Amino acid sequence: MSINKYEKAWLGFSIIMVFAFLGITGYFSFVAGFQTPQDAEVIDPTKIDEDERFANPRVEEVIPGELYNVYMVARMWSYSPTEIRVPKGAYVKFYITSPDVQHGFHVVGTNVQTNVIPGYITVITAKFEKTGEYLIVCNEYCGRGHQFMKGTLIVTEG
Ligand SMILES: [Cu+2]
Repeated sequence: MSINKYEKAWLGFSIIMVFAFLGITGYFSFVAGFQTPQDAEVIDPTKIDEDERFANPRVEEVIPGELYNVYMVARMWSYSPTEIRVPKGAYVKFYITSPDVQHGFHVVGTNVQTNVIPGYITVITAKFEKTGEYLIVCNEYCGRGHQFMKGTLIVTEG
């Protein structure tokens, strides 16, 4: 057996794998109808300052002690607002968008974690049952200041 024979076999195998992966992806996209979420609200990333929610990023008390809306902008390399304060046990609905590149949003120690994609408004609802200070980090590499991109979530007693 020559080495040449193994090389040919591996080459053949890799070509088969490429078509197998294309076939699987094609099947799920065109036959099974898998898609990215289509109901996400779109926004012009160059004009987020013209949107009342993101021109003034903030925590809004909708129903005291029960529902809070957080309008947040994730940009290179900070979150605004930097600090979020909500009472424990309340529903917190985050609306997040980005004017520049893709960012992450992860409340460390919880299962709150999502991507923030320019052109879309990410909506995620959470409830925090434990009081304390939580670190918010970007877990999507977004440039040279990525490691400094953080925020704070403070869950208060009431
Ligand atoms: Cu980042």
